[in-house]
This record gives sequence, C-alpha cells and structure tokens, in this order.
Amino acid sequence: MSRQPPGAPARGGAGGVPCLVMRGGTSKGAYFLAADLPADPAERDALLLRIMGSPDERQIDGLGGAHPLTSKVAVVSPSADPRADVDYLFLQVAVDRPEVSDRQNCGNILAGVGPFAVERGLVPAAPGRTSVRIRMVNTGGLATATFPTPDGRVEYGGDAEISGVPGSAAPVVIEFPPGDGPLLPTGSVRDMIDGVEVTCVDNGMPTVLIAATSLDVTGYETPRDLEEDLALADRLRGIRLKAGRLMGLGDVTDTTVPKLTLLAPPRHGGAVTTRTFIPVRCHPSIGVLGAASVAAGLRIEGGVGEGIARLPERGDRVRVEHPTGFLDIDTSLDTSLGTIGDGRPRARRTAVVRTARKILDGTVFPRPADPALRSQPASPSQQTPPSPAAPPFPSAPPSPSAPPSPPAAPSEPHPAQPPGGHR
Ligand code: NQM
Repeated sequence: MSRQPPGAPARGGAGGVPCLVMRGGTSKGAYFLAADLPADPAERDALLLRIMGSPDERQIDGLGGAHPLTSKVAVVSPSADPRADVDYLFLQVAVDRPEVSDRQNCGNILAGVGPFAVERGLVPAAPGRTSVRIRMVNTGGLATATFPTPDGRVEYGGDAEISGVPGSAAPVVIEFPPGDGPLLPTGSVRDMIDGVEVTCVDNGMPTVLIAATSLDVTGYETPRDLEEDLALADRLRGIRLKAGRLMGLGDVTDTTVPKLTLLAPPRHGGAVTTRTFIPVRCHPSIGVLGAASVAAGLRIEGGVGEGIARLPERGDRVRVEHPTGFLDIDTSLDTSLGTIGDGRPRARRTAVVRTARKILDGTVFPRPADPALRSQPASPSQQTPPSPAAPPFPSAPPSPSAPPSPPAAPSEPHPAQPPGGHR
C-alpha cells in the first residue's frame, strides 16, 4: 500500500515521502513501506541520506538524531516467503558520512516492525493481540513479534518497562526460532587475538566477548570514559579486524559488525556486566541481538565468560546488565551431539520483551539533492566518538560537499556474512 500523496512524484522525495517515526526498543528510526522508496538501492540510499540529514554531525536538516542509535531506517514490505508476513530490511544511516549500510541487523528497530505492519495495513489486527511473522532481510533470519491490538488498533500504552527508555509501554514479545548458522563462527570456544582471549559468538549479531580486565579496564566505566580511552580504542580496533576474519566476515574495516562486548561480574543481581562497542561508539545500553549473542556466549562451556558471569541455575532467562540498567533475554542452547551432528552448540530458543511507540506518522520532506553526496559503503568511522575537548556545537561544521564521493555502489545483501543464523 503506497501512501504517496496524490499528484506527488512517486518515490523521488520531492513531494515528500510517507514515513512513520517510531521508537523501537532503545533505538529510534524512520519506518517506510518499500513501495514508497526507490527500488534501486543506490537511489534509495541517496534519498535516505537526504531524509535523515546525513552527512552532518548534528543531522540538523533531517530526521536523524546525531547518534548511530537514532539514525536508523526500517524498510518493510509484504513477504514472498510463506514463513513470513512481512520482510524487514534494516538500514544503518551513518551520521557524519554519506553512507547507508545493510550489513547488520537491528533487534531494537525490529520491535517496531510488527506495529508498523498493522498501521500500514500489511497485516490485519487480530482480536486482542496480533502476531506478525517477520523475515529479517539482512540476514535471512525469522522472528515473530506479538503485541496488543485491542479494538483492531495497535495499543502502544502499557506497563512494560525497559531500561534506557523512560516510563512504560505495551510489551512487544519477540521470539526467534533457532538459526542455522554456527553459534561459534570461528569453530573455537576461545581464540587468542593480540594476546587477549576472546569468544566469538553469533546468536543473531556477530559479537566478540572479552573479559574487561584483559584490556586493563574494569568494565564498570561509563561509555564516555571508555570512548575517550584512545589506547583501548586502538586495541579494540586491532582485535575486531582479526576477529572479523576469523569469524568469516572478511575485512570488517568498513562494517559495523562484529560488535565487541567487555564482560565483568554482575553488580545488580544480573548475570553479567557489559560494555558494548558498536563498534566504535560505546552503547548506552546494549542491542537486542547483541544481548542474545552475549547470553548464548555465556552459556557456552569454556567461553571467556566463565568465572565472570553468574548464570541462573534454572530457566532460560539471562539478565544482561549494561550502562543504563539491564536487558532480560531468554536463551537456551542445544549441545546434544545427536541433534546437531557436529558436537557444536546451537541456539535452541531466543526471546525478548521490548516496547515500541509510534511518535509521528506523516510525510517527510528530504533536503534537496546534492550531486556531490552519494551513499558509500559503510565505515565504522561514522561513529567517531565526540572529542572530549570538542565544543557542543562545532564552530565550523563539516561541509557536506567537501569530500566528493564516488558514485554509490548498489547495496549488497551482507556479502561478508556467512549464511544462516538469525543474524
Ligand atoms: O543488537 C545497536 C541497537 C543496536 C542493534 C548496534 C540492536 C541489536 O541497540 O539487535 O538492536 O549494535 O548497532 O539498536
């Protein structure tokens, strides 16, 4: 269903583009029907840069919120896959670079996809509550989101609280079926990289687990303190590049995966304390699929979380502590040789409760096209942490037209990522 205003040029943006702005979990993004955007990925990405206001540290002329967690896009369409109702393509729009990337998934923005599908009439609301089956295009994985729909409309109000979001809202329960991909993409429970022991795990998000103390930090520092630690940043960069290759992701210099999570013992009754780099900025909380990978990684015997994490004796629930609270995630692993054949653990079940909220439903007007700006392949340098000495408003904002960019390469479907898994 296209909601292009009558008479407006289709999909070009000049007459505006129908858009729903939604908080999904602890992220915020612009949600679009695929039919309302150009079909060509390069044209689509160029339009999204103009809509979000990138590249510009403040994204002052667009919808973006000047942080990777508020510069996100969901593109939703009816699914041709009989296992799904809708397809969800996640796009990360860089803040200060002309880049749009489809090479990672986002479990927070995922929380808004079911409600959006009902809002736009892609899925009819069921009496009481509605389940929407979602194919996550970035990875090929599946998820089912269930949320209240009394009286045939999405109910956003409710009493579910999630850390990192003020107040409460209606719960969106997300279930992930087991993925096909390896939980341990390097084939090892531990790898030694640059003299540091790591566990590389992928239960929806490629993530490198590291004991904080092995990098000479406690793991209890604030994200800002960690971001300002340039020696730490250097070590993390080196570990990430090598881990990426070991995980079969190829050269990850220009991608936002794998993420890096520092582990420390829990301090508030949870299973573990985390500080997650996504991969340059330190997350103020933790991503959903990132937490799913952490929780699965902690359950793997012999992983670097052993001796750090305190897992509950019973049940699937793992409480992952993070800088602004905690995220509860249900995970269970299948470690039975007979079932999986190769003796390697696989995720059996992953589930999480998130919330989402419709903030704005309307027409977004992209800033005029600038021929010098084209989408480039994503680079983690988009996430340059703010300089401690930098004034809040740079006196000379970077000129968007300064670095002439090469023409956009069409986005590829996560070429560096191994198939399978619900990544
Ligand atoms: O891991 C941030 C977020 C995310 C991703 C990131 C996410 C997930 O918090 O599922 O949600 O890791 O870049 O939105």
